[in-house]
Amino acid sequence: MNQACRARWWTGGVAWTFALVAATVGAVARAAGPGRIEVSVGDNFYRPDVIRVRPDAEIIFTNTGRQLHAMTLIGHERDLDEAYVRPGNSHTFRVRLAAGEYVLGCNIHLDMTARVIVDAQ
Ligand SMILES: [Cu+2]
Repeated sequence: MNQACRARWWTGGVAWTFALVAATVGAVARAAGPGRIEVSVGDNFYRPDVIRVRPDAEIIFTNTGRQLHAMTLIGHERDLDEAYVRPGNSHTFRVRLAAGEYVLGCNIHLDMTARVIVDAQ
């Protein structure tokens, strides 16, 4: 292997490594949220407060607090409106939303909000 050949071989290896790293990073960035997520509804918060899901996901809200709470998708009430959940009870919301960001709020405690991020499939 002469000098020029060795240089070409090394450059090729570097380029290949970069391509592999870029593909890996791209795959991670494209990975959608889970198809099923459990959200704790406390007094007065949703945990997690950033709920990232696939477009066809199930979000299971469980009231872990001592007060009645609700879930409404603000501005998208046709999809989810005033789903009340008593302490100890759960409500399953089957997501049927376009990719994007939504705001979830409680009708009883107006300062209680979370972000719902729906990934593209
Ligand atoms: Cu509430």
